[in-house]
Amino acid sequence: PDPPRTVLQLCPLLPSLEAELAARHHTVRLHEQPDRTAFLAEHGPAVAAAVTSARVGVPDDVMDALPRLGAIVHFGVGYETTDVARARARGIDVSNTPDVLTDCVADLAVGALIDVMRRLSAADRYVRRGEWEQAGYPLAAKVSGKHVGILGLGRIGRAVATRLEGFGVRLSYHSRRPVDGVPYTYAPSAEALAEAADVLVVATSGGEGTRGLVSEKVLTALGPQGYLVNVARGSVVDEPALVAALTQRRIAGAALDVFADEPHVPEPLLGLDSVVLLPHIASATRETREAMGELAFRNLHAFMTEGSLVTPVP
Ligand code: 8YV
Repeated sequence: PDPPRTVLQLCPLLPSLEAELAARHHTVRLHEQPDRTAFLAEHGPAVAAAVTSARVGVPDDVMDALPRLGAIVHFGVGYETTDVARARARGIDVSNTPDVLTDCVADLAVGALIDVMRRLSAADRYVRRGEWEQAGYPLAAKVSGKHVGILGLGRIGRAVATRLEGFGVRLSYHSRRPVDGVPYTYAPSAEALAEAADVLVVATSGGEGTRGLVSEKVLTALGPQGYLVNVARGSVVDEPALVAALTQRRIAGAALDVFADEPHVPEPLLGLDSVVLLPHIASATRETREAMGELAFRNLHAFMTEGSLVTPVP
């Protein structure tokens, strides 16, 4: 039989990436099919590569319907939505888009940290409500000189730390193992890190390995003067425990770019000025999304033309 030539797109992607895929490869769009099962039965055997987002991944039933699939290309650095072990067992290669989004995610983490501690978004709402004319605004927490704990010292965690060095903060981190050659203090557990730090910045990967890592215990260790910043995945935090800690003021505040069940945001958080709520936008700049789209396309194209990926996952 002819080698498979079809590219399967699983979800809407950046328009420029979609255009490039459509122009240069025979691309079919699964998310636009009214009957996915029938569509996969007909086109599945011709699919050589799948292109998807970090959010959608390639579900098991789709992977199983693609007998000659050779590569899964993710738009995004996270890929926990795809069962990589299952793919590997079949000899399917997997790529993501590391590095190109590190700056923007780290920039946003620092911005969100300053926002929640200095109450910027809440102050903006206060001005817009016309309250400046009447009452004083509550005092905020100082950022410079604080102790920041980074949970997960990978590419993004390190970029957050580097930026925060400019604020004269003390920096500690926790990750599975100590990282060689960094000047920051290693904490042996997430709880020990939260205990020591004024602010906990979550920058781990998602998936089963980190599920619920920021537990009730960790939030208690962070304490009533402590802040949480999450630019990783909602799954890393025990969200009901976080909502309880925030509503009962057992932690001082949180800046959240990610949630357990996006785009659902827990209702009790909507009325809290101690929380900054963001719609998963850490990588969402024109420059970074274009770079992610280009890297995703380079992976796809290299696989289709040379049989290998540019940035395979570790
Ligand atoms: C999303 C992200 O990928 O890269 C990641 O892992 O979470 C984001 O950059 C983006 O929303 C596209 O799915």
